[in-house]
Amino acid sequence: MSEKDSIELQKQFQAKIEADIKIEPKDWMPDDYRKTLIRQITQHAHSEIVGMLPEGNWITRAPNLRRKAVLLAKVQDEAGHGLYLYSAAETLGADREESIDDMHTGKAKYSSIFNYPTLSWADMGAIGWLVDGAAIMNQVPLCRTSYGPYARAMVRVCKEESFHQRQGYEIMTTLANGTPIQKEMAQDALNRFWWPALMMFGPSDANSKHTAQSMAWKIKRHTNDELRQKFVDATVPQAHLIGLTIPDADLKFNEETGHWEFGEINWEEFYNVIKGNGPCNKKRIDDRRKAKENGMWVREAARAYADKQKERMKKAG
Ligand code: BYC
Repeated sequence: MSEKDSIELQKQFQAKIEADIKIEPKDWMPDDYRKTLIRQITQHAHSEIVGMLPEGNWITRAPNLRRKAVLLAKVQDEAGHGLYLYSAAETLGADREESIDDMHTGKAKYSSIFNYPTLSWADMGAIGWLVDGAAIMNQVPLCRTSYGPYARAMVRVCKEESFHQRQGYEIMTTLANGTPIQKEMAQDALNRFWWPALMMFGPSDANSKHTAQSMAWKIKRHTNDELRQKFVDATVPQAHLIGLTIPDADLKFNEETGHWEFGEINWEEFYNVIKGNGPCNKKRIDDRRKAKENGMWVREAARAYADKQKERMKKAG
């Protein structure tokens, strides 16, 4: 392609971004735009899949049939989200198996939050309320992201996440209004998940290497710190409503700005977790690797069946 043609394509791409016209799989796009999307969408997909593990851990121990059915449905929803996202990444030319192997070898990241253990039933409440709550805050603006297939996948994901957030808050509300021991369980889960939930939004804006370019391409619609602040503002009153305390001595409401000011995040812990040294990183990756190995026979059988069908159709003309 001549330099002139390339400049023209670049101009047309930029004009579409500025006019809020979605970029679709067959459209020309800069290589770095494609790479950034593949990175973000596959990491997002991995997060959904790894995110099934801490909650899956409690399906057999849910306190009653209703709770079990709801948790089972939630974990299945997360699998569905992972599948839409891998499909969206495939429209950009990513190879699903390679992407999954990149997660297994540590080359590709997944959300830091899923490297923390789930120690009690109350953690199911804290995850739904805080983790899905943070996920919604981040993902609602992604329904307007500039890449069509990612934006459309997010619409359905957000509807389901909204149900997840409510079921989590309902668990927390029930425990917080229960016996003193139940209330203590809810408070303990909030104490352990609050700071990791704030870390889900990523490094502070000053240290986020991808934000400026992703905002210019309208892949991201808000910065990490903007979304983190929105989450804190929405969640603090919810904690107060059910009589729980946010574990932050520096938390205070600023009457002038209308925002909740919060303490310093332990960034050393965050970087440690995303480097692979969190409490459960090794276990999560081992479990995913084992799931891939144990599911090999299913994939082989499905492939053999599909090949047979193709052969039959060919013979039948
Ligand atoms: N954990 O320049 P930055 C869910 C990485 S919800 C691990 O700010 P970017 C679910 C980042 O990837 C969770 N890594 O990057 C909920 C980059 O590394 P590389 C999933 C993190 O992309 C309930 C580096 O740090 N949601 O799935 O502009 C139940 C520098 O960061 C984290 C999504 O993925 C982190 N917390 O912004 C079940 C939403 N934060 O690639 C499942 C889509 C940052 O340079 N993703 N990093 O090696 C996004 O919106 C953005 O990618 C982020 C980061 C806001 C996460």
